[in-house]
Amino acid sequence: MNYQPVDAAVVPRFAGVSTFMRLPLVADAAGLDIALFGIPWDGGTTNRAGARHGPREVRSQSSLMRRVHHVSGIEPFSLARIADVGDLSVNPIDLQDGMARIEAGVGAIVEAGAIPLGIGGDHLTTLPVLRAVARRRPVGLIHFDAHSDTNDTYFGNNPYTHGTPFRRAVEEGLVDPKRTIQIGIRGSIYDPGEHDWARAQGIRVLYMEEFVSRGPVEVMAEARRIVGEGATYVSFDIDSIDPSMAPGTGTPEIGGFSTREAQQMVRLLEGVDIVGADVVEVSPPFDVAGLTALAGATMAFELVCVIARAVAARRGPAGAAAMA
Ligand SMILES: [Mn+2]
Repeated sequence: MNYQPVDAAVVPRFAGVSTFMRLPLVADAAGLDIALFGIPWDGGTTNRAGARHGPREVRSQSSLMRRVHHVSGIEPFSLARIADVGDLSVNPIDLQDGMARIEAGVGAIVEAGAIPLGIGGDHLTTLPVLRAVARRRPVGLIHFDAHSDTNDTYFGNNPYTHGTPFRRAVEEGLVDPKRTIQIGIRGSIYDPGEHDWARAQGIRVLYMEEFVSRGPVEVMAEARRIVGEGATYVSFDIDSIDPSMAPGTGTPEIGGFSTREAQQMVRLLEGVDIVGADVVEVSPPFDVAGLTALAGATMAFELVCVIARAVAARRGPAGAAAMA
């Protein structure tokens, strides 16, 4: 029997204990198709900290999500077994131990056979998540962000910040750079050659300006071509959205996606073999009226819908009927 959200016609949305999308909180990922979990950790943040508070606020705003996607008609909670498995264990005062705990927590979800969908946390959290998800083979990557996050070191020789996770992920063989696309990149940069390293590895760095001229349909067709049929991770940095619509984030950059464009792009992930995903960098201390947490919760719902449909398709028509 699949888990369903608490019915808002029985218990109003503002009542009850807060969980992702009002799903049950379960002890572990055993038996789940998709595990929703929080990563309350911003140990890699170089400037405006606060993403550690993201999961709690995204849970709260996710109480606005309903059962059915209004465009695709997808009913994710009927197609797949989905629940909130709580927050990962973290360590706010030790970077290496923090990352080790995140890797172990996601490792348990992957070992249980569930697809991990994490709510951050800053973008460094994606590195230990990828260490768990890509343990057996490198994955493709569709990365929505204002920043490439492929810098090398900060403050001397420190290799781990939320500006470096994808450089480390390529170096560690977790991500196949030739099956990687970064969409929405913009803003001032440290050096003229800041994106040269990424391009030299084969990463497709797609600037916001190109997105504006080509549009979401063409850009996502290219993204699907780049990642192909293979296992792919989707990382959604909320700072890819324009700060007028998502102000609560550590490194805002004007000139970003509208929430509507972001929704459209996630819907166009249909057909991609998504083996894990995250929504990161929601920072409630900088938020206004919960707007950014709502955007994060809604992007997570959009991801849940495409992943649930893929889960059902993999199971085949008989399995899907049995689950409903
Ligand atoms: Mn980022």
